[in-house]
Amino acid sequence: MKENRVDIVVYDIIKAVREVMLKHDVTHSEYLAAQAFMATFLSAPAYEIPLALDIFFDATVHDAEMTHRKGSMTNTQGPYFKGDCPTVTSELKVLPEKNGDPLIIEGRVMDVDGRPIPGAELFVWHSDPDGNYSGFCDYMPNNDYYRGRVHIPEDGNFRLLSTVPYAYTIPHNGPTGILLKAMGRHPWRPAHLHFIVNADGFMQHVTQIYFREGEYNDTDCAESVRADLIYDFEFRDGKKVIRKDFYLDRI
Ligand code: MBD
Ligand code: FE
Repeated sequence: MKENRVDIVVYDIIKAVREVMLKHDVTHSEYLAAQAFMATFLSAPAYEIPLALDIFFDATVHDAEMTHRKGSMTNTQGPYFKGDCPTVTSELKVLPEKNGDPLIIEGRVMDVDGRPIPGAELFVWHSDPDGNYSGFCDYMPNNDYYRGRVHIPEDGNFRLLSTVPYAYTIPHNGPTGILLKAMGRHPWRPAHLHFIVNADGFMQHVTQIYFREGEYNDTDCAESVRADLIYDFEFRDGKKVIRKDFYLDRI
């Protein structure tokens, strides 16, 4: 008989929650308060449920994934990926009036043996210097700034000019922020860059990288920072450079 994965996973979640309720002697009024809290998502913007789930559980998907991958480390996608962003070759569109600190993002897309994967597709996205993502704020309503899709050439190399992203607060006036506050936690994420790499014959590679000097690397509200994903800036002609190589696992 084919196993019922929904029952296997969901029933284990239910049992784990029951154990927590018993462990902490959860009361009827606390149980009702939890129901009322869940109901506040119904009148919240559509991004609130993905946001809450990404904050608490997305990193774990990748921790699980990395128990059976050999390539470079994957990490939380987060709620702000947009597939319909500009195709770019050498720079991401940035807002000049933000006077962002220039950042060169370069690297190579390879298999786990270090051979380039031509024809791979790389998405890069990150916040502007004020911590906002295009497509999710009023002054950048479209998906065109601080985002790009790169067609990886024969040698596997890419190089993009953009600006340095900074630490960022998740939207915290809705249920997700209210819950974090009730837990005594802040809504900050450390500065980070997001990547997705797609290539035929390889597992999709979703990841983020963080910066060594970054504030909140230790207290990321999404608990996504992993030591292997903390990168140091290099400097070239006075510009910050981040080198991010990707080693992809075959399917
Ligand atoms: C982000 O920018 C992010 O990357 C994650 C994981 C969650 C919320 C906002
Ligand atoms: Fe992000």
